[in-house]
Amino acid sequence: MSDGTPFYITTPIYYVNDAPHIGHAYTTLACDVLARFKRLDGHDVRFLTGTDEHGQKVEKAAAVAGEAPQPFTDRMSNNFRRLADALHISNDDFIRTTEYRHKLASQGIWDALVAAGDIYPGTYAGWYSVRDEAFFTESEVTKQENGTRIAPTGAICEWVEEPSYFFRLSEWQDRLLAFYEANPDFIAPQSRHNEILSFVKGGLQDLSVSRTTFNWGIPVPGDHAHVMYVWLDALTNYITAIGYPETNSDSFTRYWPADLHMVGKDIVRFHAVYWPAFLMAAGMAPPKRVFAHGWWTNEGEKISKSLGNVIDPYDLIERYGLDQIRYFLLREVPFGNDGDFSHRSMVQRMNGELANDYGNLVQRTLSMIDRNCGGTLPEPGGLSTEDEGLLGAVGGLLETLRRAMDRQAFHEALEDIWRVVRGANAYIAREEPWVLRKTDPARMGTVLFVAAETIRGLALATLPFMPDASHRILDQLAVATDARNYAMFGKAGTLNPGKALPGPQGVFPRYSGKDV
Ligand code: ME8
Repeated sequence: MSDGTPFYITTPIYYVNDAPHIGHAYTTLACDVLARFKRLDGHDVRFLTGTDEHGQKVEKAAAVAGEAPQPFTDRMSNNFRRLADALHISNDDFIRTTEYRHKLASQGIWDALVAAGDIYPGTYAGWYSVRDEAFFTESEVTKQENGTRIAPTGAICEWVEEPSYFFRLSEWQDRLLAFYEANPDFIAPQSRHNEILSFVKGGLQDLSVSRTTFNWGIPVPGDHAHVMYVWLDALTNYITAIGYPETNSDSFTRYWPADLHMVGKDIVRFHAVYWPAFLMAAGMAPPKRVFAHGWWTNEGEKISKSLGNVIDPYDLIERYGLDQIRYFLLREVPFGNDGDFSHRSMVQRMNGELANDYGNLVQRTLSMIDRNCGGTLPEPGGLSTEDEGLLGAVGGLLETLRRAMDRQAFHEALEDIWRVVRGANAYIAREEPWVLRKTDPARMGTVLFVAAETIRGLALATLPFMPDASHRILDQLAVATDARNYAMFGKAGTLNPGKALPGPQGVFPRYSGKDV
C-alpha cells in the first residue's frame, strides 16, 4: 500500500476534427483502469485527458462544417467529454488547448526554448501531412505515379514553403540517446523502444515549430505572424494541467515528471523524441515513461471512415454493456500488440469468462448463502488446507497485479485474476457445499464463507476494470464503502459472519442479442 505517492497519468489529447471512436475509447480506458488501480492502492492520482484543438486539420474540418473554429471545437470537444462520461472515466481534469491556461503554458515553454537558445528563425521547405500534422523529408515520402507524395503513415502530403522558426533538435541526439540508455524503461513496449532508438541514431534534423500560412493556433510570443506548430502546443498540455509555467507551484512539483504518457503507436515519436527534447531544452525533466499501445482493426479490416467501419463506442455499450466492453478491450490482446475487434470473440468472452466463470461463481455462492444460511453470511469453522490454499491465492493476487499493472500488462493482470476465479469454481465443485448442506452444515458454512471471502478479493481486483459490476458484487457482500480499497486486500475480518446480505442479483448477463 502506497501512502499518497503521486501518480500522474495522461491520455493523448484527441483531435476534434471528427467524432470519437473505439480507438480513442481504448487509450482512455486503459488509463482509467490504471488510474483506478493506483487510487485503490493508495496513490495520489492525477489523471488527465482532453482535446487537441488547434492546427490545420481542425481548421479545415471547421471550414468543411461551415463553422468558425472556436464554436466548432467547443461542440466537438464536448463529444469527447461525453464519451468519457459514458465510459465512466475517472479523469481529474479535462484540458482543451483553446483554454487560456494553455496559451500561457505554451507561450511559456516557447519563451524558455528561446531563452535556452534552442529556437532560431528560418524558412521551411518540405512535405507536410495535415492528417498527421507532421513534416516529412523527401527521403521519407513515396512518390506515386500521379506525382502525389505519400507519408509513411499513408497520408497525402502537401509541399510547404514558408517562414518558420526551428527547434535545434539536431543538437539533442546524443543527449536523447544518453537519456534512453539511463532510462531503459522510458519507452515501452520493447518494439517501440527499438524503433525510436534506431530513428534517433539515424540522425535528427532541426524541427519546424511554427507556421505562417494559417492562423488557427497559439501566437508565437513576439512574432504574431507565426502560430506555434500544433504538436509543440499539444504536447505542452501535459504541463499546462499542473500549473506550468509556475514550476514552483505545489502541483507542478508534486506531479512532474509524469509517471506515464499513454499513447497509440502512431504518435510515439512525438512523445519519445520531440517531447523529451523540448522539456530538457526548457530545463524540465522528461516524463518517466511513454507506453505506446497497438492498433485496433474491425473484423480484420483497418478502421477508417472511408471504409464505413468505424466502431462507435456508444453502439458497443448499448449492445454488450459498459463493463463487458471495458473487460474485452483490455483482455483480448496483450497490451502493446494490435488487436482485432470481432463480435464473435466479444460474445465468447462475455458469455464464457464473464457470465460463466466469474458471474456464475458469484451467483451460485450468493444464492447458496441466501437459500441455505438464511441470507446471512455464515460463520467459518476451522480452515482446511484447501480453504487456506484458495484464500492464499486471492490474498497474493495484489502483489501479482501490482507487478503486471506497473508494466501496463493489463491482459496479464486479468489472466491472474481469472486463474483465481477458475480456482474458486474448482474449489466449489470439489467441496460440493450442496451435498454438505445435508451431511455437514457447519462445513458448508465454512466453504461458503471461504468462497465469499474469495469473491470479495476478486471484486476488489476487478474494480479498476469493471467498476460498476464489481461495486455491485461488493454491495451484495455488504462490504462497507470505506473498505473498498487495497489496504483491505486479503485482510481477514472485513466480511462479518452473521451479517444479513441484500440477496443475490445477476451481475454478468449472457449475450442474447442477435448475431451481427
Ligand atoms: O494524434 N486503435 O490525436 P488523435 C487504437 N492530437 N488506438 C487508436 C486508434 C485505433 N484504431 N485510433 C486512434 C492525436 N487511437 C494528437 C495527439 S497528444 C499531445 C496529441 C488512439 O485524435 C491512439 O491513442 O489522432 C492514438 O494515439 C490516438 O487515438 C490518436 O488520436
